Amino acid sequence: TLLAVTRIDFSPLLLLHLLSLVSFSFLHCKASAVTAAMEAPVDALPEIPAHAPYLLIGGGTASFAAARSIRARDPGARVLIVSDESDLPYMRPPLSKELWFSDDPNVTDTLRFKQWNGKERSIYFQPPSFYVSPQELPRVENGGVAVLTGKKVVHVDVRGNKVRLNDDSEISYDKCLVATGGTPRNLQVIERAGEEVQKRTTLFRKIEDFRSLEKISREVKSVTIIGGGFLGSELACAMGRRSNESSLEVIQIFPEKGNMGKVLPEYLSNWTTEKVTKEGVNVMTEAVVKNVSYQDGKVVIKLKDGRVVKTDHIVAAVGLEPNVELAKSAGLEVDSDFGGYRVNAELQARANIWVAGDAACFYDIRLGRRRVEHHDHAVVSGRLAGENMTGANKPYWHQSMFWSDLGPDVGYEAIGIVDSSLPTVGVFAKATAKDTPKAATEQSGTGIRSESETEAVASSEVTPVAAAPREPQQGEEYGKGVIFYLRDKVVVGIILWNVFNRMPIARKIIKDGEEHADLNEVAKLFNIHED
Ligand SMILES: Cc1cc2nc3c(=O)[nH]c(=O)nc-3n(C[C@H](O)[C@H](O)[C@H](O)COP(=O)(O)OP(=O)(O)OC[C@H]3O[C@@H](n4cnc5c(N)ncnc54)[C@H](O)[C@@H]3O)c2cc1C
Ligand SMILES: *[C@@H]1O[C@H](CO)[C@@H](O)[C@H](O)[C@H]1NC(C)=O
Ligand SMILES: *[C@@H]1O[C@H](CO)[C@@H](O)[C@H](O)[C@H]1NC(C)=O
Ligand SMILES: *[C@@H]1O[C@H](CO)[C@@H](O)[C@H](O)[C@H]1NC(C)=O
Ligand SMILES: *[C@@H]1O[C@H](CO)[C@@H](O)[C@H](O)[C@H]1NC(C)=O
Ligand SMILES: CC(=O)N[C@H]1CO[C@H](CO)[C@@H](O)[C@@H]1O
Repeated sequence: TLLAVTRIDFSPLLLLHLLSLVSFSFLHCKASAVTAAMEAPVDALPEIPAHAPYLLIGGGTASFAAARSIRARDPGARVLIVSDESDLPYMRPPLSKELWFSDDPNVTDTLRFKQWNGKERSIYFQPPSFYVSPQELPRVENGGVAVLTGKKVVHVDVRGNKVRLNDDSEISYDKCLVATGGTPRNLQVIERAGEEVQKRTTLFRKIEDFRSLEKISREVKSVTIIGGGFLGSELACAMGRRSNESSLEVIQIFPEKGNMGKVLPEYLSNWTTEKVTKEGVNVMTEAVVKNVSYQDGKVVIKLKDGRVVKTDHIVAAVGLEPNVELAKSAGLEVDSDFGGYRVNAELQARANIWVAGDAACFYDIRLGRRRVEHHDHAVVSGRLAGENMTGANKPYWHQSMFWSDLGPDVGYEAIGIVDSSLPTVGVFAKATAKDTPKAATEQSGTGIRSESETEAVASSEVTPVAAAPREPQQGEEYGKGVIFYLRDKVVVGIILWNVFNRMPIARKIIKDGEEHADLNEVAKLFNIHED
């Protein structure tokens, strides 16, 4: 679990280092304010503190990871997270996966899920008792992390080192992290279609979206998911499985030839669509939405090629728009190609301001400028920003990974640039019962497959296998395998398809950035033919 990360950060060596490093001058200059706060009774303190040494904008995964790493390196740190959501920080991946497979009828209240390994946990990173109240933050003895929920930062004054909230209150800071994530996009044809259609459309991102879609999926006869990427495909599988037990019809439509067609090479994308179909989803490929309207109690979706879909509810899973509203007031640059705030390799946008997670367009020292919308990247970049905010001067960049599961039986992990428009080389083997996301988490003992949370360690002893891996053949069962993505003959991305816990090997290949004459040889490193 996430706790493991903290444990590592508190090594004796680091503590020693910290003792010498605790920024003395910085403590000193805030001392008077802190002393004053210490003396006042709690209820005399303002509900919203006037100052926070560490101010984190956004209450998502990246902010939480930063808070944790700040506290690990600066044990007395006072960290204030401002979130416009009403919930304490939580992880989003289970919202489209495990929570749907729960047999607890109260799952929308408990938000607890059985991990594939059978153990239960909450989607919240920490229980409420972990946090201190914003009011008490200035004076709790050893500092802490406070979350101001339901408040939005609307203005950043970088010269004055302060922010303004939507209720007009102001908070000054010493260091500030912008981790505002993104907002789901919608289709223009839906936005134009009027209230009746919009009432029947879900844009899926938050806890409340899970709660509402879960309820809707039990009430209506037909749900249509627009979008063939991770989110759309995961939700389609989750609801498709339910359609077996009820009369719910689940339709998924997207312009590509197969599920995850923008990521997977066509043969594998096609194969995945067969799997999704077996999960109970009516997948309509090469489908471009032309018009949406509400007629006779149904949402009517007209496609460019003349096909018509009648349904009760739409889920639009058509991408994310990074939240960059603070760019103007903060004088931050928004990247014109990738979107998001432009930051350097250390995630710093300007003096005292860092950006992490989905909202950051960062310079990847191996792969160039990128923006990554994945959980593990939010964890790793949030942690790195937090470390640098405490003065760590981290000179390295850790390549993050991501994963997707289509039900408990098909899953993959990926690293680097995985874009189906790049040339790919795939090497496959027959899968066994051990090669499922379920088995992988059973083996690793962790529920969520984020690598930074499982602390996988690079194995230096990889035994090459005797059996030669081979390239895919027509009509093949793509049980498990490795797919390499190439740019100028160099591997820039790797997907491990139903191959788990080998990410450190993939990371090393990307990091080395060498040309490989024979990728079959490289594939042997992953040992996909063992057992
Ligand atoms: C359903 C779902 C499933 C996913 N599954 C996977 C998966 O399997 N694997 C994977 O790698 N990734 C997955 N992701 C992506 C992953 O969850 C995101 O990449 C991650 O949440 C990004 O973290 P973040 O902190 O950058 O942004 P967020 O988690 O979006 O957090 C940003 C927060 O900031 C708040 N905010 C924005 N602006 C302001 C402001 N001005 N003031 C105050 N608060 C503000 C937002 O409301 C939000 O709460 C999934 C995402 C979703 C929605
Ligand atoms: C679900 O919640 C209801 C009411 O809160 C409670 O009575 C019931 O026991 C719960 N069911 C389970 C399986 O926990
Ligand atoms: C397109 O949708 C709009 C509203 O959503 C509707 O008024 C119009 O009749 C539709 N056009 C066609 C050709 O279906
Ligand atoms: C994938 O499926 C489409 C039909 O949806 C077909 O036209 C195409 O040839 C298939 N591609 C491969 C590589 O099998
Ligand atoms: C759905 O039900 C059918 C028959 O009832 C069964 O063959 C199939 O395996 C089920 N699918 C899932 C995903 O449970
Ligand atoms: C490596 C790096 O960019 N380090 C930066 C971390 O933050 C401080 C400011 O607090 C910068 O001075 C460092 O350059």
